[in-house]
Amino acid sequence: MKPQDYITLDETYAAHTYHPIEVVIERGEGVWVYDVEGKKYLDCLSAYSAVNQGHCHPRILEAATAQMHRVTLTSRAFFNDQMGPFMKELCELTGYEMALPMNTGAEAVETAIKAARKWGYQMKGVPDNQAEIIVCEGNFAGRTTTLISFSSEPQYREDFGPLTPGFKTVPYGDADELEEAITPNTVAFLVEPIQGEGGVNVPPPGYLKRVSEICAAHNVLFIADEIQTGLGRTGAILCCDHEGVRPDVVTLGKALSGGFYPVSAVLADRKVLGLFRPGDHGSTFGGNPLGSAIARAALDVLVDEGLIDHSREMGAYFKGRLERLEGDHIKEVRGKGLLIGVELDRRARPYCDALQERGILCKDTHGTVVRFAPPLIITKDEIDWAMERIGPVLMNGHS
Ligand code: IF1
Repeated sequence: MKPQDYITLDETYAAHTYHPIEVVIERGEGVWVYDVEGKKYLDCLSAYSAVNQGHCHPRILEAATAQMHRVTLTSRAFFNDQMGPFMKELCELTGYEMALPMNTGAEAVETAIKAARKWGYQMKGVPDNQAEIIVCEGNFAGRTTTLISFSSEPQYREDFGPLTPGFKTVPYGDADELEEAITPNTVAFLVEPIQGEGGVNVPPPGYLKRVSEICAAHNVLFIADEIQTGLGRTGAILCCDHEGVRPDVVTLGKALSGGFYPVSAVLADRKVLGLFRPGDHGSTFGGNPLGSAIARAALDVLVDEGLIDHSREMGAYFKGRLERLEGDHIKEVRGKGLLIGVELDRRARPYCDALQERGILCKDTHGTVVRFAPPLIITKDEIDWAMERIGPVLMNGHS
């Protein structure tokens, strides 16, 4: 079959919820993916930061296949020999007392919302059903009906009501607006340390520290959604680490499994996650032995291969080269580590299409931003290879 044949199958049988770049991938290895005609591309999206360790990392593959031959799913009606070690290793890596394993990022954020509300009622004394959670303009937390209820993107909300109440929105990056919005019923502030979908928005220096202090002063839980920014993407284990800030609750997903399997988690200390009782929450696949074995290997790869520091070094190099591109239509280059956005004064999609022609896969975000987020294993030579193609495309000013 030709690429168009695969595309036609998608378009005929699958609901049209995406407008993909027209490439049909059949194989991935490290930073490279190959289409059905054997053409090679440098992956600068990493499946939205789920493939930080590189495609089909051999060590994670080995852990996955070995576990598949043992047991894949037991349900949480029984214990298994992988979840406990996974929880311990994840807590030790991130410095939290407890974790709650789920599958998708959206489920992790939903779980964090339930945990914050429960903490609000049981520990803060918020009247029943009055809990408020503050979020930021430009957030992206997932696609469930509660999460879209606080999305600032009309398309994510339209025709999906009635929406879940209990959320307030403040501008991103403005700590005073957060303090203004807090009431005695506020139980949490949910924020991405860098907004991915919002256009790779980096808040002003000191913002995360300030909001963390405001939350502490008002007895409000500070929840950092690190599903996209966490696990080395920005050059630290958690993006909040750059400001020495320790959120009360952290959500993780995506690269937690190195892209092999949906694995997500909520991290917090006992004062929050210790409030859950048997029957309060659950999931058929959450904490399953296959996902746990995969996640354990995915975390080992991040640490043993020094991918956190490597992301910081390669990100600084990549961003530095992008910043030296000339072109009036290039408004700003921003980001941290290997989460980089190039904001243009025009639609970014044509540039992504032009880059695809030259063997580089990236995705536009927020209309005018070209996002570059390659796997963290990328080398300086591979960045140079990419820049030989990105430079002419970004500087030629496509219409
Ligand atoms: C899509 C965006 C990125 C996330 C943050 C939670 C989730 C995501 C910060 C939910 C997921 C994905 C979802 C995917 C595209 C992609 C995305 F463009 F949608 F916003 F990465 F920026 N918190 N982001 O980024 O995790 O349930 O998907 O596992 O929905 O189009 P999930």
